[in-house]
Amino acid sequence: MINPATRPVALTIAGSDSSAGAGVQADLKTLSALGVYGLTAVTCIVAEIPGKVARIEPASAQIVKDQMAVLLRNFPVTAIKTGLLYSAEIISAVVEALPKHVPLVVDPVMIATSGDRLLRADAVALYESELFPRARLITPNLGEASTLLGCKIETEEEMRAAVQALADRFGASVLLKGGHLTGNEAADLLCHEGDVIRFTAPFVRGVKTHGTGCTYSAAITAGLAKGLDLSEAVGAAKNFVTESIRNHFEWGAVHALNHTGQ
Ligand code: PXL
Repeated sequence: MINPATRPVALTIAGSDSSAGAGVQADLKTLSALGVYGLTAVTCIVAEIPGKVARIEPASAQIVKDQMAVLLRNFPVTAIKTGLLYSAEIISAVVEALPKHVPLVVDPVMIATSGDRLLRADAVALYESELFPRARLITPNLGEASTLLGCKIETEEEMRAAVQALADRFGASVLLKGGHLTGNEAADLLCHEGDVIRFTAPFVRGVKTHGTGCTYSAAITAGLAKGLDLSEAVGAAKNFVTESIRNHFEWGAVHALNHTGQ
């Protein structure tokens, strides 16, 4: 008999966003809304509101590792995601503590939607050499993919070439998020086992979309934790993130994604 108290468990390794639309807060809300018990290893604390990062303070690499170790020893974690890892030192600690056989979603957070730099520049190389090869899925936006490939990506044709180049280079599936391209559709391309699959949703205008990347990758992680295959998990996650934008909250000029499903 199935025990109703049993929930799939996922771990997010990410930064804290004081305004709670992105980072571990977005991840936890997303995992909860999708029926997954979320665990957290906090990498840094960001004092911010949507559109403005005031200050970032990192956790020590040792406490990041210890959070992961104690959780992974005691909970049946079936999927893991990484968000903002802040520094080369923290990336190394995360790589050391990662288990070998749990599917890993790497959201290579580098720059906030506001334009503020979140990841230290010297950490990008370590992502490429240490973390991407461990990933089941990498989820760059257009800016992050441009940084990784060293070229501009301004059309869907260029997106198609870029997603294939990234998947070849890192030996992982790659979801390239095209949300920042102009048009009436937000189109994302998933390169998975040699195929490119297109996911689209109507583009929701005029919403300050702080936290969409975190929410999207957390929703994919929820799907993997529940045993969905990758393209099913991406399709369900695309719907979830689109709804969380469409149903966003507004308090005057301050917006936030609505992760509640209501
Ligand atoms: O949306 C990117 C992001 C990720 N993680 C944390 C953040 C932000 C954006 O500001 O604060 C902790």
